[in-house]
Amino acid sequence: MTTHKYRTMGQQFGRRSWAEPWKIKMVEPIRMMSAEERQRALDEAGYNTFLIRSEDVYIDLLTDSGTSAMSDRQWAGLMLGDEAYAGSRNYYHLEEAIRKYYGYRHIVPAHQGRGAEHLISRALIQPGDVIPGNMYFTTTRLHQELAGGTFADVIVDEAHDPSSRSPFKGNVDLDKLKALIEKVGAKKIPYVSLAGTVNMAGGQPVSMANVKALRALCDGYGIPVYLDATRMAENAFFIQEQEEGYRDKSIAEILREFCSYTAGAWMSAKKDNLVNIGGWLAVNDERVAEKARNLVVVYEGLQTYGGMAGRDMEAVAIGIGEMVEDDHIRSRVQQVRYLGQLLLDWEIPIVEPIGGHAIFLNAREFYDHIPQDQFPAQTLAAQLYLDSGVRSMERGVVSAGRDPRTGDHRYPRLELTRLTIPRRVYTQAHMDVVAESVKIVYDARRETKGMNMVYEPEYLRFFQARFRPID
Ligand code: PM9
Repeated sequence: MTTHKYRTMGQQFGRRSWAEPWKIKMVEPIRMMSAEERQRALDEAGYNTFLIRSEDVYIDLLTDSGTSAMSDRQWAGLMLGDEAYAGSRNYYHLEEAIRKYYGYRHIVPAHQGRGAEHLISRALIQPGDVIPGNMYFTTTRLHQELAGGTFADVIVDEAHDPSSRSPFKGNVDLDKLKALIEKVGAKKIPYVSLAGTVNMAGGQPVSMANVKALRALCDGYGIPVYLDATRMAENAFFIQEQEEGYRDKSIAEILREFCSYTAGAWMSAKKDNLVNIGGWLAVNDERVAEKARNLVVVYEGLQTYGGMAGRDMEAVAIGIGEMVEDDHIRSRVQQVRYLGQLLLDWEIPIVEPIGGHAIFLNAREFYDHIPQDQFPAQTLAAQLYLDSGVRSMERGVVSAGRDPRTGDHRYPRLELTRLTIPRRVYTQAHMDVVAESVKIVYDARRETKGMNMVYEPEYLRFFQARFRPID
């Protein structure tokens, strides 16, 4: 996949390719539909890629959430599901894996990430609180708001600039955070909401130096740091590759050290943990754990399954062990980079540096003639589907939603279309097809017009909103 200079052998070729550390044992057929069929499917879906049937999709880059291929060991693990209502043995396997690789003490399972976000938000936030974080994420912020809090963005400025090549664009700006604490008072800040890597910024990592300094700052005010660990193994890869002193540390060691600076984490196991469903909350503070264990029985299920089947918990436990294998995570990020590099070679505007889980097309620059309230990123996702049946996702003004106080659209600086790569699913040839489709849509960009939103749901509108192209 990527090429490395020979180190130990002959220099005659000057390159050595590197491939995925797995081979394919089972396949799922996919097919490309005709242009007319794609047009019909998109019309029916109201130009929202979330509303297209998956059977009508050729290469599905909507999300890396729940779309991973599980390993043979994980599939075998499903057969070991202990479906007892209480005290399933698979819960204890999950607890063991999280304690070993993340290092947290108390584990509360949840049906997926937002279930865990609900628990932590309800356990810690009081009405009127402010929750600082390194850029918002849709479901995370919504749960913080529903619990009565207000999210405050304290990410470094470079994160909002798609052309900044700064290596750790997920970092918290400690001066911004300090100024916020001084302004609202530490008592109003129940925790700092830290995500590694930062999804909405383009999958950008947080450095170890930043989390250490963040912890030191927060300790001074008695504020805990909680981690969105959804793509933290990918974050560990960037630290290993780019941060001084971590080249010889394993992904497992880096992950464990990073988590040690935080008081707990919530997790969408559907990403890094390599499963199709699941999530968890893990904390060190017994009092927080007690609150979460009490809430989980109301909203998710008993504290030893939290909405997951026993077999699902087994698959998560095994997935966590596979996630930290250095070869796995390197091939995962290198595949994302392979796609990104093709696009960069054709001078197509994408967020740089290339992040961990997706290529983010810079729709604002791609369609610089389409105003943001005509949804350039949504338009680009629609055009890609029309061209090739490749499904992507809007991450711009539609995802940002409306300001609950003013009711106006929130206009983020980043207006992006995300090509999200599922783990262990597609080959390099699929990446070539995707890149070529982006190029074709890019070449036709001047003829493309924006869209109007014709239906808007109240919450998380990007999932269900409907659009119509402007004539
Ligand atoms: N992320 C994604 O496609 C799933 C649907 S879009 C809301 O990127 C982070 C950083 C996420 C995330 C989901 C969740 C919620 C929390 N944090 O989808 O509820 O990227 O498992 O996780 C999606 P669940």
